[in-house]
Amino acid sequence: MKVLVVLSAVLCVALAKDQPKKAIVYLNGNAGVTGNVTISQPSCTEPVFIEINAVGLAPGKHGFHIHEKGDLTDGCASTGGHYNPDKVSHGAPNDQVRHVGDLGNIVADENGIAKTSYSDTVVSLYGARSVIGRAIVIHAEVDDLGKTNHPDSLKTGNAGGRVACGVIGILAPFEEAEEECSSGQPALVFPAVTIFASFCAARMLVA
Ligand SMILES: [Cu+2]
Ligand SMILES: [Zn+2]
Repeated sequence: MKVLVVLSAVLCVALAKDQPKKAIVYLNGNAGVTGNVTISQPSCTEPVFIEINAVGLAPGKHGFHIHEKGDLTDGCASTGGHYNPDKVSHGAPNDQVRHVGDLGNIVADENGIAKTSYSDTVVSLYGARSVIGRAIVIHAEVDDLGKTNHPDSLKTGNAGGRVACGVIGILAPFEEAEEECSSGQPALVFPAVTIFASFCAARMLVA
């Protein structure tokens, strides 16, 4: 019995490590824009991969950010500002100085469709800076990436109104303990592993 539990625990942890963490965002708003975003990350030391599908946009560039709150009680207006734990200036995704949430612009084609994907090395689904529970926001206008003289350039990129947003939710799998991300609370790692292993063992025994 004990051997079975240990073996199944090892197997479950190994299986969990093979799968990247994945998050999903359902985008909606008052402007007829809908879509979804998936964010996946194989481990806390690797970049996230972000895939965006949105329809109903005005053709052209639209600011695309992670905002700090997953609060949609007042629509996209209640998602707060750009997620910015370091309290630095707004910038472009490739800038040294940027908000964690600064993902630049997405481009809608003549049919209002934006379908794109890219990697980002600052956003994470792991540890204390995980963006799970925060919000993705698409803006009406172009994010100037902090490069113009507009008074809001270094705060928001002057990207205008918020045409769609959604909360970054868990897709799969998040049961794994975050032992390799020391930014969390180490005291919780052992209990989390034990609980996960017990769950896996119980499921194997039932099957
Ligand atoms: Cu924004
Ligand atoms: Zn920003």
